[in-house]
Amino acid sequence: MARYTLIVGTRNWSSWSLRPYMALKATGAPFEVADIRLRQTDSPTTREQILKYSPAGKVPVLKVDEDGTVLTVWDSLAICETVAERHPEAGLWPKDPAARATARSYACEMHSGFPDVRDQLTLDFARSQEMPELRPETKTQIERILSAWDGALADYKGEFLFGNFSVADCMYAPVVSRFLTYGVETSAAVKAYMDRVMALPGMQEWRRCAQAEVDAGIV
Ligand SMILES: N[C@@H](CCC(=O)N[C@@H](CS)C(=O)NCC(=O)O)C(=O)O
Repeated sequence: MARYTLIVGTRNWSSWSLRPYMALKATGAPFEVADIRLRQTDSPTTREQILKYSPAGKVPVLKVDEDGTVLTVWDSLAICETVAERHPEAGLWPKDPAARATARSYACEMHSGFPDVRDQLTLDFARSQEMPELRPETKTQIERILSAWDGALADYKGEFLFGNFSVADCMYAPVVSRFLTYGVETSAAVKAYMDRVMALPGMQEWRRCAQAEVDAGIV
């Protein structure tokens, strides 16, 4: 059986790392996590540490060790795709082709978009935050995310965006945390969705690790 190691950044801050972590959790497969502290400027710097695992110099990174042959996968969406492909039993993409195409659109829209949400509502997983003065672009992006979530929840009528938990939910998991910690107002359906995401064992474990970083004064 393949041995997985997921290399992640500081849990309280690393939104990109949370996504493949949630995908791996959904498979039920065992995996190890290697934590790298972000924003380290003293040697070994964050970049020097990450470069030991991936030439791209960014986390997350997934190592797949099959009898000593090690595959390196980097970038959160590429890792989620690889995990979904290696574990079809986890149903990380909807079976229906149209639903799958839409779920992929959601995932990619998140991956390549919403820069102002990322910039103004930075991930601080374990702590409540004051809502900053939002730029018009940020407001538009928040509205787009909320209407996309409302739309999928109404269309697919499941617990998660596309019925069962999918890569789309993984990609938005950090935004769920942000909207809760910054107190973004949502519809009742979206609030219930966010609560279901936060109740997942993977999110609870991530929260425990983020809280431990806060308690240790690392973040
Ligand atoms: N598009 C990449 C972005 C990854 C990324 O920006 N990771 C940040 C941490 S959340 C990082 O590695 N920062 C370390 C650095 O830039 O030195 C992905 O989806 O994985």
